[in-house]
Amino acid sequence: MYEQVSHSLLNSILNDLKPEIRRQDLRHFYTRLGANFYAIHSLFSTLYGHRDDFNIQILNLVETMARGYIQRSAELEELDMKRERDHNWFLSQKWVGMALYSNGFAENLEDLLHNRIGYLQELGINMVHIMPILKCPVGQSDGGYAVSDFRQIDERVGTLNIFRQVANEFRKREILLVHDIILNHTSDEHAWAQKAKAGEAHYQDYYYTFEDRRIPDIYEQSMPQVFPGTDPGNFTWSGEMQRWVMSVFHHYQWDLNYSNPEVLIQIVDIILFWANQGVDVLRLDAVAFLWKRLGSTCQNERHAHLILQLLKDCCQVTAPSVLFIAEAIVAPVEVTKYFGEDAIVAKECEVAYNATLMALLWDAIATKNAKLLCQGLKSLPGKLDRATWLNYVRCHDDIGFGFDDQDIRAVGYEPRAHRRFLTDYFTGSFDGQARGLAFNRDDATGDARICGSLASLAGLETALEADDQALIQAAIDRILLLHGVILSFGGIPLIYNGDGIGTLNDYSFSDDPSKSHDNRWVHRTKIDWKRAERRNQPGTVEHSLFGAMQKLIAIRKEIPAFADFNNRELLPLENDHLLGMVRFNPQRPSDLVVVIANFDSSAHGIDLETLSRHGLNPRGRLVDLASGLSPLLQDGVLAVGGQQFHWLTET
Ligand code: OTU
Repeated sequence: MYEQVSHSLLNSILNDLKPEIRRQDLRHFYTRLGANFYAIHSLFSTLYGHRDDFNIQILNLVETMARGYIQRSAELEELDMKRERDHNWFLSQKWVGMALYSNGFAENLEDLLHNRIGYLQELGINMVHIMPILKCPVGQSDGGYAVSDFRQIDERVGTLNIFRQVANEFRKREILLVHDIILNHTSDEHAWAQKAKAGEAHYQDYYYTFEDRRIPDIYEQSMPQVFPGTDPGNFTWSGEMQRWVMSVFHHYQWDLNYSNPEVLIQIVDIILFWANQGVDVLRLDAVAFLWKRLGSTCQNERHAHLILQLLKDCCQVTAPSVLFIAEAIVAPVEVTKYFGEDAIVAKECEVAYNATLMALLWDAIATKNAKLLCQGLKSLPGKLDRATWLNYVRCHDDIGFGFDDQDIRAVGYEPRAHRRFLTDYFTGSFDGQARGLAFNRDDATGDARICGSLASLAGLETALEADDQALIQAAIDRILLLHGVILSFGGIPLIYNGDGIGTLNDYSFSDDPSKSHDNRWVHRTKIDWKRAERRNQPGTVEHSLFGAMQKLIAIRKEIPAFADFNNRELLPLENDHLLGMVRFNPQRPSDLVVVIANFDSSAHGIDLETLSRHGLNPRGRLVDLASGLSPLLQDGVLAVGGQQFHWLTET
């Protein structure tokens, strides 16, 4: 019955499409729209069915998709069809990503295009997240996450034309292009915000605005704060508008109001616009925040999921080859929901940041054991088949220790004390090795998040200063150990751009008034190409790191067991210092690789019996694929050196 209603509505919408749209060849579009319309219609009605303008809005939505389809190039349509045929293409182990700033890793987009792709390919990178490049305010812009125009590249880094050239060049070289869709908020300089400030009620409805503090005060009772230290509160008074406006992140980032269907349709249009510029993957920023409800934390709301499902379904109609990455830095049980629930295929985002693994890895570095890491991974809910993780060690943001309190207790720590230890450890007050900076410390609990480059957090900065070879080696080992896990975990590893050469903290941000209050800039450094040159010079840190990473990446790409088909089991080990994972080839399950990572600084042994129980034949010849060497065996015990890892298989 419902299906019939949606069918006849679809027919009447198609009849109402503007003649210039109807005149086009829309055969593929009609097929895909037909296949997705039931879902689109039911989601749209759940969100907006109570509105008088429902029929007009759904017509607008369909028209937006149709226009997007008409504007899609033949080449991209071909890609759509190719990926539809091979719809698990992104689960392969062949993909390795990097996140970079176009004006940090290169001078700008043009320099990236002409001079820096070679470096990426040398390392084996074939997916590139270019950090936000859309027009944003001069001065504070949250690193580009406050967008002033969703369709314009910021002139400080390039033009739309150059962006398209980058997309074309990447496509030629089979490199995936990842681009940010910052859909939770706009900068207060965006045209919508300007019009809202000028008093246009129509655009005030694009945001959450209030004449006085009554409603904001009620919201504040249940909403946590994202930047309590640097940008307290979730509302900002706009003198121009003479109203309060919701601004969950910084005061100049105004939250978009998705209870207004026009906002949603605008964002669909923007998504399709970037899909049509040749972007392969859209990184949806801060997705947990998309829906606000009085009395809730305004995070992870069911309606936020409905919006994402709707965006996915609409993109599926017009540009089905495009993937979504969910940037949801939320509790482990919440994260997997962003793949979609109760669906056989991912119905929201195909990819999600694995912040759980990231934080757990740092825990293992600080504690030198894998207790919480193993516990946390055990509690990580399963995910859909057609969905994968973005596994990373560092990114442009801070590290939050958002593990589950129950897991912390289960391994014998007290949550508050343990988080305090981690903060102390990474700010260097525990053993002086790590050189992190605290970020948004909460004075009540002492909790803080941590900033700092991977190398500085891993002790390289301290070690180089002390000119201590043993410490330098230990830091290199830690960096490689962390990458050894993200490259073998299952999912797409995402390397942060300077990490291949051990980029240290850069403290110069404190001299720039637009950055000095935000410690995250300490690890958003400009890459030092002179140091990068040393990757070719044996005996240097850069050479050791880059060479090792390059090798690991190349090896990973040849190990089918490292593809992500939910083909990972944790290997229960008696020894707390070790993480063990069994990865098997989905096509040939007997073909397995056992990953062993030792987080302690001293060596530990594993019984061959244990390995054989999990499918590795102790009489077969074992080899560590990561090093190409046979592991050290004595009296039936396999030795794993301090801060070393193995990818073990039989030959
Ligand atoms: C994201 O961040 C971006 O990655 C940040 O760089 C932006 O400041 C922010 O959105 C606003 O656009 O929203 O879902 O703890 O991890 O703010 C998680 C800080 C986010 C970030 C968090 C994150």
